[in-house]
Amino acid sequence: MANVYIGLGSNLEDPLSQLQIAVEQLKSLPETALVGCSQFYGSKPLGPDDQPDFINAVCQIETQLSPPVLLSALQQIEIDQGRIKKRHWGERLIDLDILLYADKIIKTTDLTIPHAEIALRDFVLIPLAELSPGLVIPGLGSIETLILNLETSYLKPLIHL
Ligand code: ROI
Repeated sequence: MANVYIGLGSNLEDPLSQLQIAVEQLKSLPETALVGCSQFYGSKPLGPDDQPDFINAVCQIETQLSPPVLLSALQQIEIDQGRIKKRHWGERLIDLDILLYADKIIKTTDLTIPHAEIALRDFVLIPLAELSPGLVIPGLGSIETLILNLETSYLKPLIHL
């Protein structure tokens, strides 16, 4: 079993319920167990700022699916929800990214693990640290050091009513 972290993000239609549906779909992936999810956070868009704020979270899974098989399963979840990506670095209905896959470093045309922008994204680092304090990102170092090096952070935990 590989320990894997998935980033979830949405800023179109009903981001909260799209994230909740995606979490349910992660639970039903074959050969996979959901270990846990971070809180849901509101975050300022990285990219053009004339788009709605995002809701972001990170989930941890244990899986026997290989990285390419997991990638296509995640793409299928995006498609099932009606994949909408309006423009480069723009609005998304639901986005699921493999952030870390065990201690693997992978660079293919389809997949870069650890995620290429992991060190720059507060909406990834902070939920990751919440799930796994002391985590070491292969090639980049400890999560806490990466968080200290962030220039800014605009994350707000969402309060569920
Ligand atoms: N910005 C935020 N805050 N959260 C995201 O999940 C996100 N995803 C993206 C881009 C458009 C780069 N910006 C984001 O793909």
